[in-house]
Amino acid sequence: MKALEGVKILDMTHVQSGPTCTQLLAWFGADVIKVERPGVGDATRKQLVDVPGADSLYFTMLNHNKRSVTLNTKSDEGKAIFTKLIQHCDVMVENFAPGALDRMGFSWERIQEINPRMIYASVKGFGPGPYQDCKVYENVAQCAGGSASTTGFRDGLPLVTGAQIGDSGTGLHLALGIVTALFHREKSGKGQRVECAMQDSVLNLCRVKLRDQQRLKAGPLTEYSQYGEGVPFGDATPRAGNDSGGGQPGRILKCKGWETDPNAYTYFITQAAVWEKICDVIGKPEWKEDEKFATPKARLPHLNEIFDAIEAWTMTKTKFEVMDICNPLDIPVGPILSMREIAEEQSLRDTGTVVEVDHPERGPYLTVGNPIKLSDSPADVKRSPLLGEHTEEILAEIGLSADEIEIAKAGGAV
Ligand code: CAO
Repeated sequence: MKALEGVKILDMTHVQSGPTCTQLLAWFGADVIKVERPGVGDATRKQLVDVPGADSLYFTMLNHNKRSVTLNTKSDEGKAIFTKLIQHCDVMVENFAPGALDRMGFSWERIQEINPRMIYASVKGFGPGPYQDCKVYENVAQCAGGSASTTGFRDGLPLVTGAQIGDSGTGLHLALGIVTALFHREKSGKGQRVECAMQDSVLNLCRVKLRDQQRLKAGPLTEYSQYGEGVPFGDATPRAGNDSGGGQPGRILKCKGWETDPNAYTYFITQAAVWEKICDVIGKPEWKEDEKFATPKARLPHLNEIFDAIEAWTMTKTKFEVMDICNPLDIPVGPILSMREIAEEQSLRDTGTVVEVDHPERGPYLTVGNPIKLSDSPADVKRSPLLGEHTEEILAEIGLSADEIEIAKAGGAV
């Protein structure tokens, strides 16, 4: 039995943030019923299409293990069916533009009337305040949540990151809120509202940068490269290139082949505990006794010199050789892996983190499986549903007769 088996999720989500959340719940065993507009469906089904006529990878990779029911929740008949679905389910998840559910006639108050045990979970771009009515996509959240201003190089533009911390990051936060509310419902018998704003989720993931904002009052941020370069700090946390976000200085360094391979790099951390081993590995044993380099504090103004010397060594090795040499010495390093290398990595296939899935319209494709591993509840990744694939079966489950289903179809409600 899967961890969330028996939990029914009414999934009103679309695009990325909400679907990330409900896909996780489905992997834990919940029955996720995805409600989509008849004939249209989640907009991502037809975005970034690579196989003409088939659901896109954008859609399939975010909607595994779900069932799809089409329903026009704005028609009277559709609303009556939707009401039955609210009675039938434990959790409702949505990430529509602010107010969309209220405009359909399903406010939080109304949902509680229909089903007091319902947990109602929402993603919005912003929490209550001046921007609460805004529509928001990933990069807007990265910018408004503090990530962009602290990502990139000091002398360049603010940068967004490829990791979808605004969408998928918020979906993860929401999933935790939902299971917490489910746990609480066991004791209280009541549902509750769970809200995650994308700005808040991004900021939560950027909390070390708010830490640094406050540390600025006490003086320069000595672990930032700009300190050693003698560049004064301004009044806000600066962009710090590839400097490590913690107390152990680190950088991305070139490895053998960097001239032609855009990913021939390693991340190298000069962890204090292994400093002497680093000196030996890079051929600078004399640095162990040199007072300029002997202590972490003494090293901070000289990080450029230190990393130049380490890079002179890493450039003689491939990124995997650097790993092979440093790992046994407990020196923390990591290769910069391309998506091609990740797709081919056997160990990720073995753990179910990268999974090959078959799909009737598009054939086999790769996806990311559940990164959260439960020993007694392993995720079994099943293909995403076709639009409305489970409409009849779900309507029957909530008590509609065959005649009623036919009438709903004829009237365009499903
Ligand atoms: N039946 C009938 N109508 C339906 C329906 C259904 N099954 N499902 C959705 N609709 C309607 C909605 O009610 C809404 O109608 P109104 O505007 O008349 O109220 C309409 O479809 C469109 O919804 P939307 O405004 O949410 O969609 P959009 O494409 O214009 O905006 C987005 C997309 C993501 C910007 C917006 O939903 C949003 O800001 N969501 C919150 C933040 C978020 O999750 N962003 C991340 C998305 S992932 O990158």
